[in-house]
Amino acid sequence: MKKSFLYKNTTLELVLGDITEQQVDVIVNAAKPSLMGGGGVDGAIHQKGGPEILEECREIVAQQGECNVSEAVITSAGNLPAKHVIHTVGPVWKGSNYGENVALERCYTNSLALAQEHGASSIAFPAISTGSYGFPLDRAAYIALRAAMLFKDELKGHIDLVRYVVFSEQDFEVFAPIFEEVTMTMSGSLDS
Ligand code: AR6
Repeated sequence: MKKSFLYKNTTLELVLGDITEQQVDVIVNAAKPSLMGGGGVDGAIHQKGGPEILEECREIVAQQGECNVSEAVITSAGNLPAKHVIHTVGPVWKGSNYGENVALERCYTNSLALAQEHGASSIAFPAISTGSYGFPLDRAAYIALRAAMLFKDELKGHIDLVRYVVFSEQDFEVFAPIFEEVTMTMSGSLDS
């Protein structure tokens, strides 16, 4: 299951899949402030990527302390096909009045900026905060798409693939109509 759309020379993609299997320059991890691994995406990345990633996370925390919400840091990708993992800490959903929307958008923007700084041309995101952290997926989908488009508008740069990876058919069914709605207002759709 896949949808794609060309936005200002950047392909935006929605795919059903596993973030750990993505063959892109950067995959993004939905981490916790301690960067010490956990469940969900975080667990899968550390489990399949091997101990090297956790070791680098440890060094980052030793140098700068735990990560704040929306912050993004980068490590290598260990045994994964990607070149780097960007670890970002999403907001815990508390009902939208605690700055969660802006915080989630910053996760995407900070990750895109860091990927660009490291010369990446492709990046894959999971649906940050929509698992254990409880953020509604429909709202998160708008934020994720908007963040990439605004980033492209403002910074241009060399990232030419932004892929959103959802982990279940049910999540794809939620994200897909939003992907269509947001991209329908633009021109240049590739396929669906
Ligand atoms: N590939 C792609 N998406 C996945 C995968 C995968 N392998 N595994 C799960 N998802 P979550 P959060 C989806 O809970 O809400 C961790 O314990 C999942 O279905 O991984 O940001 C951390 O250590 C959901 O849609 O991240 C933190 O403590 C989405 O990824 C906390 O959870 C995000 O779910 C972070 O919570």
